[in-house]
Amino acid sequence: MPGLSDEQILFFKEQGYLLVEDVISAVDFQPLINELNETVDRNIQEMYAAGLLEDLFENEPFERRLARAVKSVQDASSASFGDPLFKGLTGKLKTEGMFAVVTHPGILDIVESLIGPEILAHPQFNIRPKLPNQDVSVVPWHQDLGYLEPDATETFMVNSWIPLVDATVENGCMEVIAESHRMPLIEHVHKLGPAGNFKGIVDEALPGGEQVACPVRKGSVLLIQHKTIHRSIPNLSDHIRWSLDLRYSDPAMPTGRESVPGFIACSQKHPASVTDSLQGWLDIMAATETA
Ligand SMILES: O=C(O)CCC(=O)C(=O)O
Repeated sequence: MPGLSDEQILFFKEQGYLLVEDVISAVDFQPLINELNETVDRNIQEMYAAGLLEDLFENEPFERRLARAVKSVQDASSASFGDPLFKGLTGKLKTEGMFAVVTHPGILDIVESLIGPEILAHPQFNIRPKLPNQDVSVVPWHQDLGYLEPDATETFMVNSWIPLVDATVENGCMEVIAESHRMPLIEHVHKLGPAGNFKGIVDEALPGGEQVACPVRKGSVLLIQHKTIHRSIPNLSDHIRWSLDLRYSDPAMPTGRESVPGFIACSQKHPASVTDSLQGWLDIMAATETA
C-alpha cells in the first residue's frame, strides 16, 4: 500500500478530513469480527442461562444479533453500554483482532504519509457498536482535543475512523465541518447528545463551515484531525453500525492522555521500540497499572 497521494495529503491538510477507499480487506477484519461474534455469543448465552433472555438469536448475523438481543429485553433507545449484553464490546478492547487492525500496514502507511515514520498508536481509541435508535451512541459535535489535556494542542494527530459494516447516513455515519481543524479549541460543555452522556459543542458556538456527511464503506477509512469538528448522527436503520476510532501521533509529542500509554507502532529511528504483538501491548498496559 503506497500511503496517500500528494493530492490526498493536500485535501486532508486543507479540509481537515479525508476519505481513503479500500484500505483494509474483509480477510484482515475477520479476526476482530470473529472475536466480537464470540463475545456477543458469550454474553447472550450467559443472559439466556440466567433466564434473562428467551432466545439466543443464533441465526442473526454480526450486524444484527446484539441489537435483536438488546431489543428483546429493553427499549434500545435507553440501552446503556454498561448493560451486561455489551460486556467486552465497547471502548478500549485489546485483543489479537484489534491489534491487527491498529497495526494494519495500510493504515500505518497512510499515517506515515502524514506524520512520517515515527508513529505512536495513541492511547485514546474505541470500538463502538452503535445500535438502531440508541441514544447513548449518538455523539454530538466535538473536537477530539476537547477530550484530551491541552498539552496536546500542537500535536498533529490522525484519527482513523473505521467502520466494520458499511456506514451510511441511515445507520449513523460521521459528519464533519470542513476546514474546522483551523479553529482553536472551542468550549466543550457536558451533558450533550440525546442521552446527555457526552461533552460537546453547543450549536450556537459552531463555526459556519460546510457540514459534510461522510458515508464510509467497510474497508475504507475516514481520517480527521484532533481539532476537526465532527459528530455521529442517529442510527435509523435496522442494524448495528460497528466502528473503530483509532488515533496516531508523533511519539515525541504529548498525547494529551499521559496517564495511559500508547505504543510505538512504527519507528525507523528505533526499530527495537516497536510493539509487534498483542502481548507486548498488554505488557505495556500492565507495567503502567502496577507502576
Ligand atoms: O463513531 C462514532 O459514533 C463517533 C466517533 C467519534 O466521535 C470520534 O471518533 O471522535
